[in-house]
Amino acid sequence: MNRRGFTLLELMIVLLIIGILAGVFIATGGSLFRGTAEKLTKVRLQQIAGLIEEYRTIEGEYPDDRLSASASTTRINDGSEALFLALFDSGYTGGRPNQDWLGNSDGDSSTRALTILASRELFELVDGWDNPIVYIHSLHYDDPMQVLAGPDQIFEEQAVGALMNPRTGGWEEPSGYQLISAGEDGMFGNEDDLAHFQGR
Ligand SMILES: [Ca+2]
Ligand SMILES: [Ca+2]
Repeated sequence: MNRRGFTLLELMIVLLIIGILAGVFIATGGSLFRGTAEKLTKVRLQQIAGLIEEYRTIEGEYPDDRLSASASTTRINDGSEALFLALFDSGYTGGRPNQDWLGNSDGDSSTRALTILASRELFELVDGWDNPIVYIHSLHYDDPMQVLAGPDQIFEEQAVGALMNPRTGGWEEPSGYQLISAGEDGMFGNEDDLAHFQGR
């Protein structure tokens, strides 16, 4: 009889090798995914900035970063929602963001239709981790935004202020606007944040 199956030792070696390969795959796959979300966010910030510039060309001013009291009763995610409403306004003739870029971390809606979309949800423009991208007009740099964001869709309310330029000690783009993503950790105000500033 020459039938020979795997011995226990051989089986354990095979499982060990599979385990190591899986570990390597998860490690590289995980960092690849992180890199992808970061790259996607950087590109998206640029694309949104392009749309904001187009808005200014058409409307003569950067979009407002505050919602009227009739549109929303809370101040949560104000800047991002105001930018969404401006770019999806039915009367607006310029380019609009991709609808895949929309999220709604605070789950709110307007009482009446305010955009070209069928939904009345007050969406935010979101980053590669689905957190709201903060939009602050220079008019309100000294008034922090309240934003619902966090890692892995575990949202918490965060106050987000406009960013200062460490060299000048003044605001970044003092007469323009700032777009800020919380980065991979979903928390604002630390090193992995991603931002885009633009002035007129
Ligand atoms: Ca919202
Ligand atoms: Ca961060």
